[in-house]
Amino acid sequence: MLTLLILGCTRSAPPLDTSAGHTAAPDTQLPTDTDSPALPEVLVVVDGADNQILYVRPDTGDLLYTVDLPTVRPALCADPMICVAYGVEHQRSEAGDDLLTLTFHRVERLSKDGHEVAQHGSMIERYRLTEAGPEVVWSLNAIDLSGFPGTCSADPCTPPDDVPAADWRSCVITGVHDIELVTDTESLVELWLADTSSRPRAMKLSFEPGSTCAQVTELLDDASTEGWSRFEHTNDLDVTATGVLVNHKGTSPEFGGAVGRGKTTHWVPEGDGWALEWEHPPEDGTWLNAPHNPDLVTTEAGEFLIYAHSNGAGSTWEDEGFSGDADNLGSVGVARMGADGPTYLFDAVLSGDSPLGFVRDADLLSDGSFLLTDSGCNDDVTEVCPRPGLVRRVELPLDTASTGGSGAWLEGATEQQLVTVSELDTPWPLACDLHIPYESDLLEPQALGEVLRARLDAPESSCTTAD
Ligand SMILES: [Ca+2]
Ligand SMILES: [Ca+2]
Ligand SMILES: [Ca+2]
Ligand SMILES: [Ca+2]
Repeated sequence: MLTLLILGCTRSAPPLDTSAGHTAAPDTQLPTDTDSPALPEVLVVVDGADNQILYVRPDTGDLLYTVDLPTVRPALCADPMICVAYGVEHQRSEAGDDLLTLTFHRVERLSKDGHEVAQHGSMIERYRLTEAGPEVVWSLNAIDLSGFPGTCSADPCTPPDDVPAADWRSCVITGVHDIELVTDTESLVELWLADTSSRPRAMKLSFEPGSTCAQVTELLDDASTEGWSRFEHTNDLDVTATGVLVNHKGTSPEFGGAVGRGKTTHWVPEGDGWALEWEHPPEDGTWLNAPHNPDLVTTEAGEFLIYAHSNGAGSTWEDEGFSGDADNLGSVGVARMGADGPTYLFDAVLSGDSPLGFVRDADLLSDGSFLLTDSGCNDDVTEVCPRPGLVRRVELPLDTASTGGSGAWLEGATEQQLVTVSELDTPWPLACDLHIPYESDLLEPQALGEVLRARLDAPESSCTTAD
């Protein structure tokens, strides 16, 4: 029960949101000292291309704390290595510690311009934020697939860095884009992850904190799971009430797809394995344009699937290359959930001179609005991005009626209903000199540990200046 208490009261984004006020803990968990001043919400944002994770107070723009990966992990992340962080989870422990659990992918720069690189294995780590800087609590770099015979021919738990990851494929985790903690005690951690680059697969890991290797206890991949082989570039996973919600940024060329022609899928336990319950969009050969980070959310208006449709308002498929101002334009896709799965409603876009760029994350907040992480562009190595990275906030008209479209991306948006929404301002959007931010979470005050609370009065710097 310890696990549920820790996770239940401190996590900012439960896998299945149960109310519009999902980020607020029950009153009994609020500080009982009525004399203490109200604490603000704090944004944790993955500043991807800068290899950093930032804690920012949105109401003032104060930068409270920086986790700089080359500084924290010089042996792993200093030049010529680049450590790109993806999904993060922040929590306050029962002892009041600020704990950051994250996954980062290691890329070795082989040429000065960064176009030639070698991929290395992913790390999954937990840091305790201290006044002097982050300390490593545990660090995983290897998996044991012996519970799934035939998946990996190498010895279990062999560290992946001795040879390039491409030679290991099934035996390692590479490009992991998302983790989700499900058990978190002193003796056992269990988490799900979306393995994006080794093989497109989803897996559940189990390990003792301190071990560098985790037992794989659940696996969804080509060999184990019927229908899985159509979907590629698995980059988000949420545990739901009945199964796992998975995002795929691509579909196998064997099925007419490409990187950037993706789908959202929901899988439920069946027999010893997993079965596909639904996919969105539903028809074979139709896709979203580079989808990211779908969530199932419940509000007073019902249950919805929302997703960052990163190139949902772009002029071409993401795999057709970057065409400047008319591309890497995003939307937020919304579908209503029912007994048969999602029914598409609309894609929200912003009008004016600051449209949504390559949106990678959308979260329901306690006031019913949505927090968007807008990367600007897919990356800043192969593209000169005309837009800054921003964390933005919008309201979505969830009562919008379906027009019958499937939500699939097609030129001319014939299957989408594009609905223009307004951006909430003051203090949003938050620019903070972000470069290709990947995701962000808005932490409620009770999720702040003692170090972050102390930094409210002693911030590192300010990041109110727009890029
Ligand atoms: Ca997730
Ligand atoms: Ca998600
Ligand atoms: Ca989200
Ligand atoms: Ca988020």
